[in-house]
Amino acid sequence: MVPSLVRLVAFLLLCGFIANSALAETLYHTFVIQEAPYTRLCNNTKNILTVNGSYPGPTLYARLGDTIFVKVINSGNKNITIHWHGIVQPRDPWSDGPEYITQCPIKPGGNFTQQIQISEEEGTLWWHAHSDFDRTTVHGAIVIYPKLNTTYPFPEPQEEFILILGEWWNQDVTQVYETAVLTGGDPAISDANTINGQPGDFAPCSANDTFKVQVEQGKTYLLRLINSAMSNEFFFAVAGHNITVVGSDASYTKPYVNEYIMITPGQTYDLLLEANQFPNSSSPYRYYIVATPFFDGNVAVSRNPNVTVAILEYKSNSTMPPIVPVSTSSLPNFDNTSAAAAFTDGLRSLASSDHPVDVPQTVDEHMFITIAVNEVECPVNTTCAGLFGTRFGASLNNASFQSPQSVDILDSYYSSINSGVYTPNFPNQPPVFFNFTGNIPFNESFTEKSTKVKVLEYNTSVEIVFQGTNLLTGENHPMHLHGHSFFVVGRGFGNFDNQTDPLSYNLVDPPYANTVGVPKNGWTTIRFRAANPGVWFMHCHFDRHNLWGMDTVFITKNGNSTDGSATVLPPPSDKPPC
Ligand SMILES: *[C@@H]1O[C@H](CO)[C@@H](O)[C@H](O)[C@H]1NC(C)=O
Ligand SMILES: *[C@@H]1O[C@H](CO)[C@@H](O)[C@H](O)[C@H]1NC(C)=O
Ligand SMILES: *[C@@H]1O[C@H](CO)[C@@H](O)[C@H](O)[C@H]1NC(C)=O
Ligand SMILES: *[C@@H]1O[C@H](CO)[C@@H](O)[C@H](O)[C@H]1NC(C)=O
Ligand SMILES: *[C@@H]1O[C@H](CO)[C@@H](O)[C@H](O)[C@H]1NC(C)=O
Ligand SMILES: *[C@@H]1O[C@H](CO)[C@@H](O)[C@H](O)[C@H]1NC(C)=O
Ligand SMILES: *[C@@H]1O[C@H](CO)[C@@H](O)[C@H](O)[C@H]1NC(C)=O
Ligand SMILES: *[C@@H]1O[C@H](CO)[C@@H](O)[C@H](O)[C@H]1NC(C)=O
Ligand SMILES: *[C@@H]1O[C@H](CO)[C@@H](O)[C@H](O)[C@H]1NC(C)=O
Ligand SMILES: *[C@@H]1O[C@H](CO)[C@@H](O)[C@H](O)[C@H]1NC(C)=O
Ligand SMILES: *[C@@H]1O[C@H](CO)[C@@H](O)[C@H](O)[C@H]1NC(C)=O
Ligand SMILES: *[C@@H]1O[C@H](CO)[C@@H](O)[C@H](O)[C@H]1NC(C)=O
Ligand SMILES: [Cu+2]
Repeated sequence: MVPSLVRLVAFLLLCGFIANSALAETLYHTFVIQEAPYTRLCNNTKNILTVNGSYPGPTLYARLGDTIFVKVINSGNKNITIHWHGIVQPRDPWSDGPEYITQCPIKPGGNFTQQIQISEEEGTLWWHAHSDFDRTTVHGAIVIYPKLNTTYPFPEPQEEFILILGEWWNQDVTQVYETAVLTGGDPAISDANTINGQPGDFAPCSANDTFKVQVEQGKTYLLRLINSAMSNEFFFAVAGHNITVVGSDASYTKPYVNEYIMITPGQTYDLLLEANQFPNSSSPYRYYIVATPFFDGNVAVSRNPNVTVAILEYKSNSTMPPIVPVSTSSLPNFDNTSAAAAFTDGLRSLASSDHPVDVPQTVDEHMFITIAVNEVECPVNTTCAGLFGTRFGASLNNASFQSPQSVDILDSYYSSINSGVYTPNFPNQPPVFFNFTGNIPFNESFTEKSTKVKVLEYNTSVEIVFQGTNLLTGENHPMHLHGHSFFVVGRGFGNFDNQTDPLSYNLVDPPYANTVGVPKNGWTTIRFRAANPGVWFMHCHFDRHNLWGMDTVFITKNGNSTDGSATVLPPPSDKPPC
């Protein structure tokens, strides 16, 4: 009897353990970076870089308050780093990931255990490589549930589906990257847009593998939408259905019903979908889930323009042949700037008593940052593939960011040996004010490389007005900040007017985001509190612009608290050597 009693007690303890910390066991992960063969678009089999052989990579699940540990083992054949996109990582820039900003890369054969502290995020985020163009295939979702015994601020969905938008290249993406670096030209465009790695019905040889979800009539589902694409923003819709935004960038929003949404690279949305169609057995029971590119720059050929689809299928006993899926919905045209703005401008933080917001009402540090696509001179005796034989460049306040290539900025700063890898002089405004949205002569679009960072005192309230410019081409730029989410207090078109535009700021329930679109020839104002000491990258989430220098770095100094709560954590012992 005794052994079985022991077994019973053990069983009960085990049940208790599982019920109270169902996720605890899954907070430890191993990510093996490895090549794996994938076939897309008619017999184009090739090795791609993956995590654990899967593309898209594994999903991390956690609850608010958890810390996830990921041991990244590089069994691939090139340097790599991994970033946890949208996770604030309080006092811990060491695990943040951007190559040569907060760490040197993990070399082939090396490993690095990164910790991911879920301190304020709730909803959907993602992780991705932050070196070269590796994130094309090295990415996956992060799903963050409410704390135990708390619930969503909306009715519990029947089921949830992760939808990751992306791009597929037939060519090796490392070659695409290296060619772009070598020639200074636009990177080759992708061969397909994808949903969960699949090009979908309208791309050659893809229909058999189109991603499909099944729903039941009358139930409500949660779609966790992520844009992992390298270059493409997307309009997204589910044919025949409205979608309700309830969260963005892992922060709850006021329910916001739309026929379509617009999502930039880096952004994530939590969407409710009510399966309210398929009224009877002769109605369509399949609907396309559709993403079409949104791109409002002038150089239309520089993006893959193709639609990608998945399928929403109602569970049915219908014996009728599958009805041809209904049309790809009436999404806005690819260059419809105002349709994108119409969606984005309607987002509001939930700002409820359970999910309050703390919008900085005053500002200590005013920054006005112009965003530009530029040219840089072609070195003597070389051939360059940018416009008119130059190299493409990009800049913030006319400083084109050159990433260090030997020691990362965090190590350089932390060890107080600024070994010349950066200068602390990123300016608070551009060198000259002019009509940023006017027609700017080609020969005024040159810029120069430097590695300028902005140093902030601890707990400073920062405002940045991002001003889109029309140098070479105006377009919507998705600006992403590491180490913080920020409030998007205002957006508009034209040149920012510092007298009148602040009057329209929303300081009550602005969206709380880690990535925001700065509209074509327009501006966006964000506010955040620099209460996270460390070294934090800020960059355009179009990888070509990131590569060309549309980046800068914030160094937030330690605060004065005596208990260490305002001090950067010490470096992990296994951080990759430079
Ligand atoms: C696929 O391509 C490979 C290499 O080009 C070729 O050997 C093979 O026969 C092709 N398979 C099919 C089914 O076309
Ligand atoms: C991780 O790296 C350390 C230090 O190089 C090494 O001792 C260890 O064996 C590695 N572990 C794995 C699983 O590769
Ligand atoms: C959750 O609720 C259960 C039952 O009310 C309680 O026993 C448990 O302690 C709670 N857990 C947490 C983490 O609050
Ligand atoms: C994508 O679009 C281009 C141009 O419109 C077309 O040539 C190409 O075949 C399309 N590719 C796919 C995979 O649909
Ligand atoms: C789709 O699958 C069917 C059945 O296995 C096969 O006959 C057909 O060739 C496949 N089509 C494509 C485009 O791969
Ligand atoms: C979607 O919302 C619009 C505007 O509220 C409404 O006119 C339309 O009927 C809705 N469509 C569906 C399928 O619910
Ligand atoms: C399909 O038929 C089974 C058996 O008659 C029934 O239980 C089930 O509810 C039906 N499902 C649907 C979606 O109609
Ligand atoms: C460029 O090429 C010319 C002719 O070959 C040569 O004289 C000159 O030294 C080269 N300049 C540089 C900077 O390499
Ligand atoms: C800036 O240039 C645009 C485009 O030429 C023009 O419409 C606008 O009026 C100009 N704004 C100012 C302040 O001059
Ligand atoms: C920290 O203390 C120093 C010296 O007292 C002071 O100058 C500085 O403003 C303080 N910084 C903060 C963030 O409170
Ligand atoms: C407002 O903008 C003008 C240029 O348009 C600039 O000269 C002035 O310094 C700005 N004022 C403030 C308070 O930023
Ligand atoms: C890989 O990273 C190491 C460490 O920073 C560096 O020395 C090496 O040059 C890198 N290799 C390549 C191919 O970039
Ligand atoms: Cu950009």
